[in-house]
Amino acid sequence: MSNYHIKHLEEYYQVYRKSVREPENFWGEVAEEHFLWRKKWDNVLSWDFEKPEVKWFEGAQLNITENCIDRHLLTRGEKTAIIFEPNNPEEEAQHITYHQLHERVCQLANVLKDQGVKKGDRVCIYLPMIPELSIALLACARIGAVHSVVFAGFSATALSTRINDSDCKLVITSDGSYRGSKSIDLKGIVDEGLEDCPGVKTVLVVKRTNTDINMKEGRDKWLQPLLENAYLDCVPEIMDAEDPLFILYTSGSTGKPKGMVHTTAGYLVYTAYTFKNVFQYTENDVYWCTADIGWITGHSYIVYGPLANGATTLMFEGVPSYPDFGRFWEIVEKHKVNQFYTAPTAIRALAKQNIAFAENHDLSSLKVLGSVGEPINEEAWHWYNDVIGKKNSPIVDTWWQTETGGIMITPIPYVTPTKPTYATLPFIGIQPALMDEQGKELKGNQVEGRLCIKFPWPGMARTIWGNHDRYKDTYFSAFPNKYFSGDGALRDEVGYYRITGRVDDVIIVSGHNLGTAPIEDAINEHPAVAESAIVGFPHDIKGNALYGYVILKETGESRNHDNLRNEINQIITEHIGPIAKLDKIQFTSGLPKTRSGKIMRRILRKIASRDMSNLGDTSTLLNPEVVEEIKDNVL
Ligand code: 6R9
Repeated sequence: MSNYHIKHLEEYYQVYRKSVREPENFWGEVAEEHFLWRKKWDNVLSWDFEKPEVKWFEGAQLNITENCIDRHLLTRGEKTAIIFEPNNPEEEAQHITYHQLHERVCQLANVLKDQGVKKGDRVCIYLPMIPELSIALLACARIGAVHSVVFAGFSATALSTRINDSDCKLVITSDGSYRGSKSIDLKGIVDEGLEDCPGVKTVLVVKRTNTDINMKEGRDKWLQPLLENAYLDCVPEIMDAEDPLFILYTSGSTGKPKGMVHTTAGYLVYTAYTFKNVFQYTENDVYWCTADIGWITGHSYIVYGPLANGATTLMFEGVPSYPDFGRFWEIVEKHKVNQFYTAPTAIRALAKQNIAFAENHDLSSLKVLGSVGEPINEEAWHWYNDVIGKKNSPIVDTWWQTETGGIMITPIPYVTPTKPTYATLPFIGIQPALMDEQGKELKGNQVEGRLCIKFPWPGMARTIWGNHDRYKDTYFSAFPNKYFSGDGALRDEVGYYRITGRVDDVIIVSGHNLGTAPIEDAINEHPAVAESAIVGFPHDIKGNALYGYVILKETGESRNHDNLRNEINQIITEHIGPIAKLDKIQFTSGLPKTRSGKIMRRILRKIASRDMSNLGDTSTLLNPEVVEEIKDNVL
């Protein structure tokens, strides 16, 4: 039996049971049958969550780019690996075949080698969503260099902190980038950031916007002429299974960003296997994930997972609102996208628009709709399901994290019956546990607690770059011998999981634990509400009271605010109970969000508590200006 492509619920349970009872046999078989190894492993798994130390496929040797490119050349050489859809719809899309991808990755790998990059060196990649970005990741992997992608929306300070933390010697960037109607001076940001990075000796610059930029003598080089002189083939560096593949920074709730380290073999096996099953990808499908490669979702499910399966993966340079809010749906129609993977924040923004934007396009190619990054509220789920999926494209609400490398809890489309706002069942090989605050595991169904994982999986991060103690403290200390995700979850009567949000977002009001997500879900049910965020603020009697920030839809903007406040509290009372009613409701035009779309509750909490000092660095936010507006109108 091939365990690789699950097609029925019975099969899911069967394979799941095997993956839990005999994890080594299970993952050994998957690895054996579906990947290209230069040398097989001596040992499938060794682990110790106390140290913590986890090793998968120890002793094996491979190169991930041989798995993602070379091995497809014979059968899929002329198949499109990457479709590039530019920001400007007038600019022609590009179709890069596996054969062309091979050449371009090899050329860039050779350029990097010429610039002195060696196995184990760190390379920082700060590029917009253009093909060179995917090619840069793969070129590093080809020669065994460790890539550290920094999202090209981050500020100069954020960039330099990350470059210095992992001691990158070389940066790959571009002259500029396009985002909707704007053009951004990326190279200017790099120049500013590098003033604080003495370790960077070389900057390779891709030409994208033809902007007039400053090229620093001896440091900065245009990439194109170097590529033109580079060989079209590059022998792949043979890597050990546990050699680091990349570092990717994720923000902790406090302190400096954590450089999560992912290693080679386990990450390959896990991203490839999850991609195949969670999207039910079949040959000739066109798959599109709208994330930026600056985030883990892009690493795992735009680049490595899809390419390891010989898939066609679409990269979109632009934004959902340019030239208008129909752009996503226009792209789905144009490229006949079969699997579409996006974030709830995008879904909510699009659901707010005139329905004609979606209805004017032929979306009949869609077979699977994915959601990732935050809990998807009921209203957004239904809109996605009804308007985009026409009720016949299952939604896969995929829960996972930068740290987990790949999808952890998810329905398998056409296999697992879905349930709005539920990520449903653990993926094959994943053993979740819900823990109470005293550290006891909550067994059985209809329980709610802190979401932990009690057994290793191949895609997990192995450490935090340069700070193994922090890795242990953050993830393996709260609950001994378990990986702690930082999220809360409940398990319903049939064993489905629903992620309730970060446990640090739990607010205790009059001794009752209230999760922010369910209250927000309730508020969002109000027809005039577009989005909301709840935080706690100190209250004399209750300990904490609830403060709501609410964005209204256009239709609600002219309504009387006091009436709206009453109606919102009425809905909350109906959904959760009077205990969850909000003491204060501030209407606002936006919520402070990280570049990956997560609400910065820390800032909202401080403002609600009227503690305006020390809001922290707001420069890396998507919309720093909204912080001022919220401060000015605080209740
Ligand atoms: C892949 C990614 C991780 C955090 C995670 C959780 C939230 C992600 C979710 C979800 C509810 C989902 N999250 N997917 N919450 N339902 N389907 O987003 O990684 O950027 O590291 O964020 O995002 O809170 O802990 P990352």
